[in-house]
Amino acid sequence: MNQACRVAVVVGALVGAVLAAVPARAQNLLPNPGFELGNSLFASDYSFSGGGNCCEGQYTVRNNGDTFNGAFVNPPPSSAGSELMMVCNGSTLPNVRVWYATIAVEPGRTYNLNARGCTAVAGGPAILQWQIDGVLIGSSVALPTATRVWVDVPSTWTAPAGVTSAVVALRNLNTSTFPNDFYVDDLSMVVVCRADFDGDGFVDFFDFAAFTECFAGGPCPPGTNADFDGDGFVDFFDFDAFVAAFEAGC
Ligand SMILES: [Ca+2]
Ligand SMILES: [Ca+2]
Ligand SMILES: [Ca+2]
Repeated sequence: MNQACRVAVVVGALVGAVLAAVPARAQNLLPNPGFELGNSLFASDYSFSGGGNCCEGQYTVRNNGDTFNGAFVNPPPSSAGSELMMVCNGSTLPNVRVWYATIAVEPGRTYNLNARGCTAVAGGPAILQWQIDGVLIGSSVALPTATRVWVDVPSTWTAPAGVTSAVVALRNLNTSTFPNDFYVDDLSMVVVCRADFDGDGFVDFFDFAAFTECFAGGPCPPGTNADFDGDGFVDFFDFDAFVAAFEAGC
């Protein structure tokens, strides 16, 4: 692209940005992510109990743990407004999915995953990790040994070329009998929106301004840099890549 064309693209993108700020806060792709719809819209290799807990590898969905198993300590809500959560007596079997669902994805897109986990019986604890299409991704997170403390279990994944759906799952890697019991809530999977360069949840002129300033050697928003295409050099290809992402929106 010659300089005149680049200028035309930039001006065009700016006009578009001024006309419409596009919300970039991607929707959560996971169904029933906070379990508020009960035991529905997901699958598990654990067995469901609507009553008490007889054995390892069993779960329920409710707002407390002690009616499931008298040894479980009830946690505070995982987040504001949360009523229900997944209550798990950790399985002792390997390669067992606590939670899973098949999710439509877009090849080449990067997704951020997160769950909240909390220990149900002091000790252990459970070690949670995301798995996609049978492969563990990112790092595992050991839950606190103490009860009543919720922590994040994050990961990031990019859909390979040709992949349009994925079996997204959460695993517990601690298969010791006692104690490896836990609560899970607030699952999320959202598209990473790189055009939202300033990270405020919208793709608009301010992102263009923030990238331009960063590209010109000024300050960059936290977690960003001007090497937008990641090839190790800051040059006009990065500007073109940003303009393309900006025009594509999220
Ligand atoms: Ca919930
Ligand atoms: Ca923004
Ligand atoms: Ca570059």
